Amino acid sequence: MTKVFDSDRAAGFGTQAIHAGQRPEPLAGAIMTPVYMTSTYVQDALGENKGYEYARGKNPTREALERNVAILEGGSHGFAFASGVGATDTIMKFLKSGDHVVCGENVYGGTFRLFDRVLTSFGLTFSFVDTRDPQRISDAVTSATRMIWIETPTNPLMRLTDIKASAEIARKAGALLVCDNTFASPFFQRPLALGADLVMHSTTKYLNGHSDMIGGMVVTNRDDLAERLQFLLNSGGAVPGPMDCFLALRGTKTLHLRMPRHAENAMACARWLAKRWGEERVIYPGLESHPQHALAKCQMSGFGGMLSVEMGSKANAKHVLDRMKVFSLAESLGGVESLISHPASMTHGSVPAERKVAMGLTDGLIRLSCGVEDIEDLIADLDQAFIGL
Ligand code: P1T
Repeated sequence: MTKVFDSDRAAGFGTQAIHAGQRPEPLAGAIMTPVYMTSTYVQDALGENKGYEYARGKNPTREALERNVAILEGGSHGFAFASGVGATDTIMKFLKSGDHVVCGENVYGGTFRLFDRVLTSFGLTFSFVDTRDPQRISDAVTSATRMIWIETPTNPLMRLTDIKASAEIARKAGALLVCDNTFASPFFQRPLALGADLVMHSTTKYLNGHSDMIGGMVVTNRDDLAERLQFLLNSGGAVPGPMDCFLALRGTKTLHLRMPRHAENAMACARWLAKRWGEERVIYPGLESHPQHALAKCQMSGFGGMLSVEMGSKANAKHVLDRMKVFSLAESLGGVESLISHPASMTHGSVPAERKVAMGLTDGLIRLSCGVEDIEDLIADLDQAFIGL
């Protein structure tokens, strides 16, 4: 279990991003946390060690990352995982056969696949509901509900869930509220402050920000949950390697510089698309036309770098996807480089067709992860890709 240094709490977000959780390395004073490439630690004598025994349990590079992200999320304990899905899988081990989960109907396709195609075999039951309306969450709660899982904004439909209202419902139900904060990042949204029990990330995305590793993270303020998570992490073993932790930690140092630029570029792309293709077809929480713009302004401090566009048909989607040059056609998001994708066949390929229809995820939807390139070049790229439509 990695607990934060209390002295790191006082600083501003940018200072925390750069320094929180890290101390100069004692041997040479290296400013960067070393990559502790080791599987085990020599013990001084039987029963005497420096607090480290075996690297599945603890690694100093990993601990520096865990403390750093925990502070950024306003939490007291952080846990790093080998992937975002590994983090999700471990969180679900808080539950046991017979327990029920209320989950947003639109979550990352891999989250849905894990819940629907793997964990149901272990006796967990799920209600996938439209969590934009808190009443639907309440209505889905049963006496067996032990967890409410929300992702906000959602991947890829950019729908929001009221975190505070969800926390209240979870508290009354005696259930845990878990919030996947991958799309917003802690720079724009802090679910723990709004009442979530656990906040989860794919660190592969904005936290790392450079598309050079896969990782996950869970942060909590609750000592009881932290203790159990440490046990589950060590027992399940989905731990990240130290090099990946180093890369994620290097990424978080510029989170406060990257996020405003991602958001600025996304807003400019959204406005251009709204003008060129129609406001009602562009889904970005920062646009006044987004049905939940007011909630976005209330629970987020910015609108992020992700947006989706309804192209009306797969042929139109393909027209744009095949022509983009600065935006690369690829899964993933949150890196400095702009990416574009077709959620129905890529990130959400494992979601059954009828579910996609029910939630409004069409074959015509494209998703943009706006990077931090020059905005003129992103707009020019869109402009040339839309020729002929
Ligand atoms: O890929 P991994 O680090 O295991 O994280 C899974 C995950 C969890 N939550 C959200 C909101 C995500 O977007 C993801 C991964 N998403 C993609 C790979 C994608 O392109 O949408």
